[in-house]
Amino acid sequence: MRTLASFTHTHINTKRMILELIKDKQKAGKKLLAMLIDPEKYPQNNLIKVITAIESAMPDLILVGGSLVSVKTDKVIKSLKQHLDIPVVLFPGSLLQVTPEADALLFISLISGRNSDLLIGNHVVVAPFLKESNLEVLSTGYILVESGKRTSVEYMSQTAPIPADKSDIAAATAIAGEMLGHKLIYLEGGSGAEVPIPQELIQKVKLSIDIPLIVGGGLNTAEKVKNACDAGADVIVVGNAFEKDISLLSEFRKIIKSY
Ligand code: 1GP
Repeated sequence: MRTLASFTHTHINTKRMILELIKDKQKAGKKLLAMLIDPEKYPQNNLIKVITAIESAMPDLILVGGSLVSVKTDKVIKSLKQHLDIPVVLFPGSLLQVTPEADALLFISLISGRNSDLLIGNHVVVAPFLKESNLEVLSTGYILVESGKRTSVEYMSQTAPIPADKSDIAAATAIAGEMLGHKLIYLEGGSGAEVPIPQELIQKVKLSIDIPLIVGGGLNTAEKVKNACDAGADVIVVGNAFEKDISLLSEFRKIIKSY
Protein backbone atom coordinates (compact mmCIF):
# COMPACT_ATOMS: atom_id res chain seq x y z
CA MET A 1 0.00 0.00 0.00
CA ARG A 2 1.28 3.45 -0.83
CA THR A 3 1.76 5.70 2.12
CA LEU A 4 1.39 9.43 2.21
CA ALA A 5 5.17 9.69 2.41
CA SER A 6 5.59 7.98 -0.94
CA PHE A 7 2.68 10.06 -2.21
CA THR A 8 4.56 13.25 -1.34
CA HIS A 9 7.83 12.07 -2.80
CA THR A 10 6.42 10.86 -6.08
CA HIS A 11 3.98 13.64 -6.71
CA ILE A 12 4.39 13.79 -10.46
CA ASN A 13 3.16 10.21 -10.89
CA THR A 14 0.50 10.37 -8.25
CA LYS A 15 -1.27 13.63 -8.99
CA ARG A 16 -4.51 11.70 -9.45
CA MET A 17 -4.08 9.68 -6.30
CA ILE A 18 -6.91 11.15 -4.22
CA LEU A 19 -9.41 11.02 -7.07
CA GLU A 20 -8.41 7.39 -7.68
CA LEU A 21 -8.83 6.61 -3.99
CA ILE A 22 -12.36 8.04 -4.02
CA LYS A 23 -13.27 6.27 -7.26
CA ASP A 24 -11.91 2.93 -6.04
CA LYS A 25 -14.02 3.16 -2.88
CA GLN A 26 -17.06 4.23 -4.90
CA LYS A 27 -16.68 1.21 -7.19
CA ALA A 28 -16.45 -1.08 -4.17
CA GLY A 29 -19.60 0.46 -2.63
CA LYS A 30 -17.56 1.86 0.24
CA LYS A 31 -17.76 5.34 1.74
CA LEU A 32 -15.19 7.92 2.77
CA LEU A 33 -15.25 10.19 5.79
CA ALA A 34 -13.80 13.66 5.28
CA MET A 35 -13.17 15.77 8.35
CA LEU A 36 -13.45 19.50 7.67
CA ILE A 37 -11.10 21.71 9.63
CA ASP A 38 -11.70 25.45 9.60
CA PRO A 39 -8.34 26.94 10.67
CA GLU A 40 -10.14 29.86 12.32
CA LYS A 41 -11.91 27.50 14.68
CA TYR A 42 -8.98 25.38 15.80
CA PRO A 43 -6.56 27.36 17.94
CA GLN A 44 -3.04 25.94 17.73
CA ASN A 45 -3.10 24.62 21.32
CA ASN A 46 -6.31 22.73 20.65
CA LEU A 47 -4.98 21.31 17.41
CA ILE A 48 -2.80 18.75 19.18
CA LYS A 49 -5.86 17.36 20.98
CA VAL A 50 -7.65 17.20 17.64
CA ILE A 51 -4.67 15.51 15.98
CA THR A 52 -4.66 12.83 18.70
CA ALA A 53 -8.34 12.14 18.07
CA ILE A 54 -7.76 12.03 14.31
CA GLU A 55 -4.87 9.59 14.80
CA SER A 56 -7.07 7.09 16.57
CA ALA A 57 -10.14 7.42 14.32
CA MET A 58 -8.33 7.95 10.99
CA PRO A 59 -10.79 9.69 8.67
CA ASP A 60 -10.03 9.08 4.98
CA LEU A 61 -9.46 12.73 4.13
CA ILE A 62 -8.96 16.02 5.91
CA LEU A 63 -10.45 19.08 4.24
CA VAL A 64 -9.09 22.46 5.27
CA GLY A 65 -10.96 25.68 4.59
CA GLY A 66 -13.52 28.16 5.79
CA SER A 67 -15.57 31.19 4.86
CA LEU A 68 -13.07 33.69 6.23
CA VAL A 69 -9.37 33.92 5.45
CA SER A 70 -7.12 32.72 8.19
CA VAL A 71 -3.44 33.46 8.51
CA LYS A 72 -3.26 30.08 10.18
CA THR A 73 -4.10 27.96 7.14
CA ASP A 74 -0.45 27.13 6.29
CA LYS A 75 0.43 26.49 9.92
CA VAL A 76 -2.54 24.20 10.46
CA ILE A 77 -1.78 22.20 7.32
CA LYS A 78 1.89 21.88 8.27
CA SER A 79 0.94 20.57 11.73
CA LEU A 80 -1.53 18.09 10.25
CA LYS A 81 0.99 16.81 7.73
CA GLN A 82 3.74 16.58 10.30
CA HIS A 83 1.68 14.31 12.54
CA LEU A 84 -0.69 12.44 10.26
CA ASP A 85 -0.57 10.11 7.29
CA ILE A 86 -3.89 11.30 5.87
CA PRO A 87 -4.31 13.31 2.64
CA VAL A 88 -5.02 16.99 3.25
CA VAL A 89 -7.32 18.61 0.73
CA LEU A 90 -7.90 22.36 0.49
CA PHE A 91 -11.52 23.41 0.42
CA PRO A 92 -10.94 27.12 -0.10
CA GLY A 93 -13.51 29.73 0.79
CA SER A 94 -11.37 32.23 -1.08
CA LEU A 95 -8.35 32.44 -3.36
CA LEU A 96 -6.27 33.62 -0.41
CA GLN A 97 -6.56 30.17 1.17
CA VAL A 98 -4.82 28.41 -1.72
CA THR A 99 -1.48 27.09 -0.55
CA PRO A 100 0.93 24.47 -1.90
CA GLU A 101 1.25 22.93 1.59
CA ALA A 102 -1.76 20.65 1.01
CA ASP A 103 -1.86 17.49 -1.12
CA ALA A 104 -4.86 18.46 -3.22
CA LEU A 105 -7.43 21.14 -3.80
CA LEU A 106 -11.17 20.94 -4.37
CA PHE A 107 -11.33 23.15 -7.46
CA ILE A 108 -14.93 24.09 -6.85
CA SER A 109 -17.20 25.74 -9.34
CA LEU A 110 -20.46 26.86 -7.73
CA ILE A 111 -22.70 25.46 -10.46
CA SER A 112 -25.96 26.02 -8.55
CA GLY A 113 -25.24 29.75 -8.55
CA ARG A 114 -24.87 32.42 -11.18
CA ASN A 115 -21.94 34.28 -9.68
CA SER A 116 -19.41 34.35 -12.52
CA ASP A 117 -16.37 34.68 -10.23
CA LEU A 118 -17.33 31.48 -8.43
CA LEU A 119 -18.20 29.70 -11.66
CA ILE A 120 -15.00 30.49 -13.58
CA GLY A 121 -13.43 33.87 -12.68
CA ASN A 122 -11.40 32.84 -9.63
CA HIS A 123 -10.36 29.66 -11.42
CA VAL A 124 -8.73 31.62 -14.22
CA VAL A 125 -6.80 33.73 -11.71
CA VAL A 126 -5.38 30.76 -9.83
CA ALA A 127 -4.95 28.28 -12.72
CA PRO A 128 -1.32 29.20 -13.61
CA PHE A 129 -0.34 28.79 -9.95
CA LEU A 130 -2.04 25.39 -9.75
CA LYS A 131 -0.39 24.24 -12.97
CA GLU A 132 3.03 24.93 -11.44
CA SER A 133 2.19 23.43 -8.07
CA ASN A 134 2.19 19.80 -6.97
CA LEU A 135 -1.40 20.02 -5.80
CA GLU A 136 -3.77 17.42 -7.17
CA VAL A 137 -6.59 19.48 -8.67
CA LEU A 138 -10.00 17.93 -8.06
CA SER A 139 -12.46 19.60 -10.39
CA THR A 140 -15.71 19.71 -8.41
CA GLY A 141 -19.22 20.85 -9.33
CA TYR A 142 -20.46 22.47 -6.13
CA ILE A 143 -24.22 22.55 -5.58
CA LEU A 144 -25.72 24.54 -2.75
CA VAL A 145 -29.03 23.25 -1.37
CA GLU A 146 -31.39 25.12 0.95
CA SER A 147 -31.14 23.88 4.53
CA GLY A 148 -33.50 25.71 6.85
CA LYS A 149 -31.61 28.87 7.67
CA ARG A 150 -29.37 31.19 5.67
CA THR A 151 -25.84 29.75 5.74
CA SER A 152 -22.44 31.44 5.48
CA VAL A 153 -21.80 29.99 2.04
CA GLU A 154 -25.12 31.36 0.77
CA TYR A 155 -24.36 34.81 2.11
CA MET A 156 -20.71 34.88 1.11
CA SER A 157 -21.34 33.56 -2.39
CA GLN A 158 -24.36 35.83 -2.91
CA THR A 159 -26.15 32.98 -4.64
CA ALA A 160 -29.53 31.34 -4.07
CA PRO A 161 -29.45 27.69 -3.04
CA ILE A 162 -31.61 25.11 -4.82
CA PRO A 163 -34.82 24.54 -2.82
CA ALA A 164 -34.56 21.27 -0.86
CA ASP A 165 -37.71 19.84 -2.49
CA LYS A 166 -36.50 20.51 -6.04
CA SER A 167 -34.53 17.32 -6.52
CA ASP A 168 -35.11 17.45 -10.28
CA ILE A 169 -33.28 20.80 -10.49
CA ALA A 170 -30.46 19.47 -8.31
CA ALA A 171 -30.17 16.39 -10.54
CA ALA A 172 -30.16 18.46 -13.73
CA THR A 173 -27.45 20.69 -12.23
CA ALA A 174 -25.35 17.65 -11.31
CA ILE A 175 -25.78 16.14 -14.78
CA ALA A 176 -24.64 19.42 -16.34
CA GLY A 177 -21.66 19.46 -13.96
CA GLU A 178 -20.64 15.96 -15.01
CA MET A 179 -21.12 16.80 -18.69
CA LEU A 180 -18.91 19.88 -18.25
CA GLY A 181 -16.16 17.56 -17.08
CA HIS A 182 -16.20 17.87 -13.32
CA LYS A 183 -14.73 14.82 -11.61
CA LEU A 184 -16.77 15.14 -8.42
CA ILE A 185 -20.14 16.59 -7.40
CA TYR A 186 -20.49 18.17 -3.95
CA LEU A 187 -24.00 18.60 -2.52
CA GLU A 188 -23.64 21.30 0.13
CA GLY A 189 -26.23 22.08 2.76
CA GLY A 190 -23.92 24.73 4.25
CA SER A 191 -21.81 24.56 7.36
CA GLY A 192 -23.99 24.18 10.44
CA ALA A 193 -27.09 23.55 8.34
CA GLU A 194 -30.19 23.13 10.50
CA VAL A 195 -31.54 20.44 8.23
CA PRO A 196 -29.24 18.20 6.19
CA ILE A 197 -29.88 17.58 2.51
CA PRO A 198 -32.97 15.33 2.17
CA GLN A 199 -32.39 11.70 1.25
CA GLU A 200 -34.71 11.99 -1.74
CA LEU A 201 -32.59 14.76 -3.27
CA ILE A 202 -29.32 12.86 -2.63
CA GLN A 203 -30.82 9.71 -4.20
CA LYS A 204 -32.04 11.53 -7.27
CA VAL A 205 -28.66 13.18 -7.83
CA LYS A 206 -26.81 9.92 -7.20
CA LEU A 207 -28.91 8.09 -9.80
CA SER A 208 -28.27 10.83 -12.35
CA ILE A 209 -24.48 10.79 -12.35
CA ASP A 210 -21.60 8.32 -12.48
CA ILE A 211 -18.93 10.44 -10.81
CA PRO A 212 -18.47 10.29 -7.00
CA LEU A 213 -20.87 12.29 -4.85
CA ILE A 214 -19.76 14.32 -1.83
CA VAL A 215 -22.41 15.36 0.71
CA GLY A 216 -21.97 17.77 3.62
CA GLY A 217 -23.69 20.30 5.82
CA GLY A 218 -25.45 19.66 9.12
CA LEU A 219 -24.42 16.00 9.43
CA ASN A 220 -24.13 16.07 13.20
CA THR A 221 -25.61 12.74 14.36
CA ALA A 222 -24.90 9.11 13.52
CA GLU A 223 -28.38 8.78 12.07
CA LYS A 224 -27.94 11.73 9.71
CA VAL A 225 -24.58 10.38 8.53
CA LYS A 226 -26.11 6.96 7.91
CA ASN A 227 -29.06 8.47 6.05
CA ALA A 228 -26.75 10.41 3.73
CA CYS A 229 -24.67 7.27 3.09
CA ASP A 230 -27.75 5.13 2.45
CA ALA A 231 -29.10 7.74 0.04
CA GLY A 232 -25.94 7.46 -2.05
CA ALA A 233 -23.24 9.80 -0.73
CA ASP A 234 -19.76 8.44 -1.49
CA VAL A 235 -17.93 11.00 0.63
CA ILE A 236 -19.37 12.46 3.84
CA VAL A 237 -18.03 15.83 5.01
CA VAL A 238 -18.34 16.74 8.69
CA GLY A 239 -17.10 19.97 10.26
CA ASN A 240 -19.26 21.54 12.97
CA ALA A 241 -20.14 18.32 14.78
CA PHE A 242 -16.44 17.53 15.35
CA GLU A 243 -15.74 21.10 16.47
CA LYS A 244 -18.35 20.62 19.19
CA ASP A 245 -17.54 17.03 20.12
CA ILE A 246 -14.41 15.40 18.74
CA SER A 247 -15.45 11.99 20.14
CA LEU A 248 -18.05 11.83 17.35
CA LEU A 249 -15.18 11.25 14.94
CA SER A 250 -14.71 7.63 15.94
CA GLU A 251 -18.48 7.06 16.08
CA PHE A 252 -18.98 8.37 12.54
CA ARG A 253 -15.89 6.46 11.36
CA LYS A 254 -17.50 3.19 12.50
CA ILE A 255 -20.60 3.95 10.44
CA ILE A 256 -18.53 4.74 7.36
CA LYS A 257 -16.50 1.56 7.80
CA SER A 258 -19.64 -0.57 8.02
CA TYR A 259 -20.23 -0.14 4.27
C1 1GP B 1 -19.54 22.64 5.04
O1 1GP B 1 -20.25 20.57 4.18
C2 1GP B 1 -19.43 21.18 5.13
O2 1GP B 1 -18.92 23.13 3.93
C3 1GP B 1 -19.61 20.65 6.52
O3 1GP B 1 -20.74 21.17 7.17
O4 1GP B 1 -19.86 22.01 9.33
O5 1GP B 1 -22.27 21.43 9.09
O6 1GP B 1 -20.55 19.66 9.15
P1 1GP B 1 -20.85 21.06 8.78
